[in-house]
Amino acid sequence: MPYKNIEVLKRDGLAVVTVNRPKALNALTVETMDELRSAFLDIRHDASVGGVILTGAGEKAFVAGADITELKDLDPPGAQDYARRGQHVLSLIESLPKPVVAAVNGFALGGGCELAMACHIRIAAEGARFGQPEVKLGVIPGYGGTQRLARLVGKGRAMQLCLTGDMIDAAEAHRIGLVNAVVPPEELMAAAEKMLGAIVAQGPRAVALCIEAINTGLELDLASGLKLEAGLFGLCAASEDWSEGTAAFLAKRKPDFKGK
Ligand code: CO8
Repeated sequence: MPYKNIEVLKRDGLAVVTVNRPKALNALTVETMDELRSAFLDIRHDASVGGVILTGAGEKAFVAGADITELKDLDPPGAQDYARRGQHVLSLIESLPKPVVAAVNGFALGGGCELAMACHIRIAAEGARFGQPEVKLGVIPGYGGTQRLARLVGKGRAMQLCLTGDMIDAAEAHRIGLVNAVVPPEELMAAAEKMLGAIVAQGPRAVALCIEAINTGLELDLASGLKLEAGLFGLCAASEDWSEGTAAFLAKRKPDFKGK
């Protein structure tokens, strides 16, 4: 499908989704968000795609936030609707039953940091910078920044980032757990592919259920989370992947997972 603001490349069982507005540092317009929704819905239902890399075009930015030209004139109902529409897209990415790795190649600010946080894993290039600078605009994060950031890095650090609006570099993002790894820029895509390759080689049903268990379980108390995990463990036992994975181990051969 032709898109105006993103590119989707499918190859070797993976999809690379690139936000492609480098002149505006890949800032997210409503149209861009609609295209991301459409691309991720397509990927969700495309059996040929086992996992996704999400990145930004150019060398300067992953995504430098929501497009500020569109924010300027929003009225209260419009702003709420704007936030909810975007949140749905990020939730679609977060709940995708296939792994999504953000390859953060530069600025990941505001909605860009939020987009990266909706991905399951983040790998950053050394020069990448992260932040929730909305307060500098008199705005608050609206794509889950106040919520996912606190869950990822803890309340105190989320408070500091959201209240000061200050940027942090990739090393600091790694230190506080906002990103999983930092690599030289020229190695970024290869590192993201390697990470994704290591995941898609596993049982796809189990990977999907892990994503669901972690996402849902984090919102529950421990007892409820363990109950959820046991239920999903039972569901997993109904899969062919479970039979194949355990049989292959006992037969000392490589499993041939079908994702069923
Ligand atoms: N929106 C629109 N245009 C942008 C954005 C943006 N977020 N970021 C950069 N651009 C544009 C610039 O205006 C500039 O355009 P032009 O060449 O036409 O003047 C071009 O991209 C290049 O940017 P700069 O010249 O500014 O590049 P610098 O290297 O000097 O600076 C920065 C890079 C520091 C990243 C700087 O561009 C910047 O501060 N950008 C804004 C970052 C920001 O504040 N992001 C948060 C936006 S708000 C948000 O994301 C809210 C999310 C929730 C939405 C839901 C709520 C309703």
